[in-house]
Amino acid sequence: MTEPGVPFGARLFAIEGRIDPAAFDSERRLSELASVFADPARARAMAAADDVVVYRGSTAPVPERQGEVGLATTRIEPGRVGDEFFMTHGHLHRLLEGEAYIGMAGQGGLLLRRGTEVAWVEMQAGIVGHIPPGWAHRTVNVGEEPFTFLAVYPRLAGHDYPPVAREGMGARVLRARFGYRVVRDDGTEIAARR
Ligand code: S6P
Ligand code: ZN
Repeated sequence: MTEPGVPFGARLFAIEGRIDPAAFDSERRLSELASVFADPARARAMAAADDVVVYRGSTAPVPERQGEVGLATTRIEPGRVGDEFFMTHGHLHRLLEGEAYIGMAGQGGLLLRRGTEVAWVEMQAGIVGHIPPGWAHRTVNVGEEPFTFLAVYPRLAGHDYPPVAREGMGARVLRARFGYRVVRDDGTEIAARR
């Protein structure tokens, strides 16, 4: 991390879905994410044949201090497990903090959940998705190209993964004939692009 309080400009690479400088990069492969898909056995079988990277992230060198604004990019590859599109694990923040996701390239969406409420925000370049505090959130690539976005967040907000691992997001994003549909766990369709 750079010194606390040092101003800097970072370059965004929209198509690559990365930020430079980055303090660290991360990647999540299909084998690590199998359990979050509706058909984990199928995800594991796919991963056994080719354990592809589902998404990668770069995080700018913002110190972990109260008041700092974190900057991180995510690039989700196109792909599916059965009819379910590639997506991030999804998380809640440890602190009651919101976040903004700024679309950079590709076609995606932001799936949000708070208790029994589920929301879907379509994402692409030029769209900013607002994540209010207290909502679990996951992003999904519904297109044929990488979907990339920038996250802007309170640096100390933190990630809480177990609630999403246990309870899911309340809905799944599935391939439709020409696009996608967002289907709640009770079978109700809440959004679609066909
Ligand atoms: C950081 C921001 C994103 C996600 C990334 C991966 O606060 O929300 O950078 O970490 O999209 O998602 P996940 O659910 O694996 O953290
Ligand atoms: Zn977040």
